[in-house]
Amino acid sequence: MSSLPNDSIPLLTEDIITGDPSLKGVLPRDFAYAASTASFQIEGGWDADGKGPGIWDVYMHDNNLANGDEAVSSYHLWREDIKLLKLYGVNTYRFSISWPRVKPLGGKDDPVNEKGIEYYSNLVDALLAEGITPFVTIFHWDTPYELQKRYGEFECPDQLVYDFVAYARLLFERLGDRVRNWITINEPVIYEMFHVMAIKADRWTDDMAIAYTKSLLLAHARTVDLYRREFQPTQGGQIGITLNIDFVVPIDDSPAAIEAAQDAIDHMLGQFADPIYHGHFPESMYKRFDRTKLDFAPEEWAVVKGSNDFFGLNHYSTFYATGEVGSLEGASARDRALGLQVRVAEKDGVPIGRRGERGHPYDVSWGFRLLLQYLDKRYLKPSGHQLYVTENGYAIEGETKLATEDAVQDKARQSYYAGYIREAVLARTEDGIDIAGYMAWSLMDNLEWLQGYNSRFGITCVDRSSPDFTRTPKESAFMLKRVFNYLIAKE
Ligand code: LGS
Repeated sequence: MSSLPNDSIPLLTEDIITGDPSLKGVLPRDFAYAASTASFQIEGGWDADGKGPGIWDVYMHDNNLANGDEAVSSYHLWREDIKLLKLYGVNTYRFSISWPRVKPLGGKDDPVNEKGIEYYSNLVDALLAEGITPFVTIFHWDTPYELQKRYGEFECPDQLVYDFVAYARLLFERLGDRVRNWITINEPVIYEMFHVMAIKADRWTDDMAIAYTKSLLLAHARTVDLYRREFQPTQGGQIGITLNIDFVVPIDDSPAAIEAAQDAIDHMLGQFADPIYHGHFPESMYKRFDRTKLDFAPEEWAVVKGSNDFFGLNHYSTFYATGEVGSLEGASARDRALGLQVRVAEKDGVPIGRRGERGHPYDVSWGFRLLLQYLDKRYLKPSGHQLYVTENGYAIEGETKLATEDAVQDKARQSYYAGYIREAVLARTEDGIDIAGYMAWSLMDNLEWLQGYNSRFGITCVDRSSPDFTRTPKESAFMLKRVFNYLIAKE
């Protein structure tokens, strides 16, 4: 067999943590150690008990793609999934709520599906009974299809804000007595990117990009504002947004590479984090877009600025930025929206890290530490906020072709976790960065959006060909358990 460049990178083992006495018990007892999922990717039951279709149901049906009709059947098997969480020793579970399951038509004045609310209410009760803290994402991309139909080809961004806040209110009213950790939106930039792809590059305009970014920010901020005014005083929880950033480092010290790296970071992260933390967009965005259109009105800025209680971070990988393509100027609308054309994964032919499943992350744990330092300086220290790693994980190349007994021996995933967790812990102990939680993506193999079932991030195998969607723990699940058992102080 030909050897891949990956083979030359040695695998790490958990010993880099559990063999290091200086790391024993360094995390506080209340550190959130979790597994994460998202409703559309795991639930199935796409039209069960009054659920309305979501935009992904329709998109996948219309385009004949792998769909979420059954996904991995967590709508039916949630009790089993709680047993897995228990087995893996997590103290927190991050999951999302399906908007069209609790409000099938989606709009502010549309009816509530009580059966949908009951599903999540039972889930929350059962988690709490097992001593597992729910960490709930309000929106992980499954917009009710009805809203899209009502407002145009894709949902009208302005109206979406009102419908979104009304949907969030319903959740605070019905679950907020027991749920104390809320994430408004998961990865707004990726949600936007999926719309770019669906709308097709040639019809995606700067005005659309601005409209989506601003409406997602406003949906987040007005939800936080509502929570703070009406629910937080009595419920006492916290609320924040989850932003994703693949870190980007310049491939050399040329000004062009440095600028390209910053542009990419601004695009992925800064366009949401800077408004929330600093009350303005990054400079590179003012250069790219019409300032008068980009800026919020003063009343809107007042709601957006400061609209976070904590920083939610999804992080998977690091890339090099090359100066060759230069800044985003002159790039196609699609590339600009994706912010990808400046990213490469190799320097002089040497890969930046072990390559994962095609189109998915490289294992580059050193980039994680650099990213955490960047975030600390720019957002955490000035605000005093804590950071939760709300997703981190790895899809092993070729894992989908393996039988269960081989897939469970997920050495490359364990190596990824060992490296990334060690960097996060060192960022805490050595750099003083206030990391309050770590959530592995994902509790189980699931529907990976456009990759369908061909990309697996789970710490549990799911056999979708078996009638009961048999779940089998992978080695990484127990490795994580040992690692956090070692890291979290006993008293
Ligand atoms: O399943 C998604 C995971 C898997 O990988 C989850 O729903 C999302 O929140 C999140 O975006 N997820 C994810 N992101 C990493 C994607 C890395 C893409 C690298 C692109 C290289 C060209």
